[in-house]
Amino acid sequence: MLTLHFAPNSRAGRIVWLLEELGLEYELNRMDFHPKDLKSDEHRARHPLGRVPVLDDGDVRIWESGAIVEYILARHTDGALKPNPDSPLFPQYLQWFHYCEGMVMPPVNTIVVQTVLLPPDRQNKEALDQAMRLLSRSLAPVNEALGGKDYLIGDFSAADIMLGHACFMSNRLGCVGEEMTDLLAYVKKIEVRPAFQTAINA
Ligand SMILES: N[C@@H](CCC(=O)N[C@@H](CS)C(=O)NCC(=O)O)C(=O)O
Repeated sequence: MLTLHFAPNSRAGRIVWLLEELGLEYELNRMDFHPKDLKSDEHRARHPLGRVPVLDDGDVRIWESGAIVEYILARHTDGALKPNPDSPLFPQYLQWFHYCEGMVMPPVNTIVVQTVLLPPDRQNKEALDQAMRLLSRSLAPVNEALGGKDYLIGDFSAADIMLGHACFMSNRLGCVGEEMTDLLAYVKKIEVRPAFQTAINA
């Protein structure tokens, strides 16, 4: 049985979304997004930084959301949600899959820290403005790539679970400009997927 260690409003939602899209059975260990749970000895024993998501699969324990997605696709599907390595779509798939944590999430992290996590007297407007500019620059190529397509590589893939979730979070933070029309339409498409709805409400 797959067990997902989860907290709401976090990247752990990506894994629920994936498991739901694939129709796999899993158990959810639902924690609060709060140091009392995430920084507990019990959870630090699962993840050295006390973060989510963490997946247990029998004797296997794995953390880092992209790695978990790849692990599930490799061990629990017959090649679903991912083009074959010899497909012309494969390089784009890899690029957008990794662009998520590589380019989009770093400024999202800073924005969350500077607006939600730090008390007002410790927030730094310069750091926030810089992260907003970087996020906007990082999202522009995504908006461009989505022109004329439903999803990042055409058909829905695990790259959408990674980067689509990051686009959803960026939009929720109010960081997607109204000129990014293709990106906004993409987020709307994602939001109505039943598996995404289950993940967001988990
Ligand atoms: N790159 C990691 C990031 C993990 C991460 O930072 N998770 C956040 C939730 S989105 C977390 O657990 N934060 C709790 C904390 O920083 O204390 C991944 O993709 O799994």
